[in-house]
Amino acid sequence: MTNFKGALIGCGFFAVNQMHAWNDVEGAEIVAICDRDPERLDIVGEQFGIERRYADAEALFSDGGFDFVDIATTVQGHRPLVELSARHRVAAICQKPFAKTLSDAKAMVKACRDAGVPLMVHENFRWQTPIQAVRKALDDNAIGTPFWGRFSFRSGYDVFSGQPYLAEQDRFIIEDLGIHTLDIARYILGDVRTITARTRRVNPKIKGEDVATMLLDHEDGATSIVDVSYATKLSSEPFPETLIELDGTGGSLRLRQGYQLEVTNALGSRNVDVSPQLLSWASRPWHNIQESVYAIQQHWVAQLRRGAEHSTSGSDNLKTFALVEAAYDSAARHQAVDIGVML
Ligand code: NAD
Ligand code: 89V
Repeated sequence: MTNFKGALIGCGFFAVNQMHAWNDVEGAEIVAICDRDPERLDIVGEQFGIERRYADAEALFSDGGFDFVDIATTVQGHRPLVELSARHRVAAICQKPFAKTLSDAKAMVKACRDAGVPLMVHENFRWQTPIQAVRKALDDNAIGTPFWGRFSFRSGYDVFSGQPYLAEQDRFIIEDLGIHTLDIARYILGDVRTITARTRRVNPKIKGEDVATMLLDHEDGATSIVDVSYATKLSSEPFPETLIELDGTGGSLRLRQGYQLEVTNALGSRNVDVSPQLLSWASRPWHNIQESVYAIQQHWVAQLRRGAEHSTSGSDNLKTFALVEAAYDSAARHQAVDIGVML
């Protein structure tokens, strides 16, 4: 079977995970890389043995020779690079956050739809092994119909050491991390009708908010809480685990720290270890995220082969991105925000 050829744009902190994962993915290979920082270009080029290196994305596309691009730059580059990709009729993966604004994200989806090329957002958290285990428990009807949920990410981890730009952004935890947690809430309990949010900044050294509490009304009637914090010091640091509580008509489910999933129903209670694998190139505590990078990239190839829509396609991600914008709006106005009118 022929491999899809890809080009990666943005050779920074997180792209190294994507490059490792591409080495493991069956059916795809990276043939060219691009970064406007020559040092990063060389580091990643040498580490992964990529000869074709570009400082400029226009030059990369002019030379061509690939079927897709994997855009791993920070958000400022996402819209221009996705639109460039659409102009060249090349399929695109775009890192989260998809865009700076919902109207940019809509324009990116339209550009790819008009060009007839697939667009997937690299929203990898729903691909984590423990999150997939929760999804499977619901699909197996282990707790009946869920009517309440909590999706929680509370940590004191120094995320700024690897990603210093996060300290400089006016918007921080919802746009960077809560976006994943909101996507998980949608993936598990379905689309959302309204959101109410409260935020605050605890760490005085950063610009944006580092704590957010959100209340979601899901379209099928369930209610959930999404709470995220980088200001929470605990005896045992949970980074980067998302903890989940679900109550259903036939039982309950708890995804606890340490990747332990407890399901309680008429048959009793059982606990399953749903730990992620430690891939050969991965390191703790990031291995959960790293494994999900491999999983989403393998899914990219599988759906390209089938000609089918990706789980986190651009149009799917508009519904997650709308929650991000609505959460900031709700926190600013102290009002619930209707999601339907935004889409
Ligand atoms: P980074 O700053 O370390 O790396 C970005 C790289 O892109 C830099 O080397 C920069 O020179 C390059 N770049 C920027 N604009 C460019 C352009 N127009 N053309 C060519 N090169 C360009 O950032 P990072 O921490 O690697 O984050 C990158 C993206 O990944 C962000 O959107 C971030 O939110 C996301 N991210 C996702 C996850 C996840 O789990 N999905 C985890 C971490 C970061
Ligand atoms: O997803 C992200 O961009 C990262 C992290 C997982 C640490 O929140 O910032």
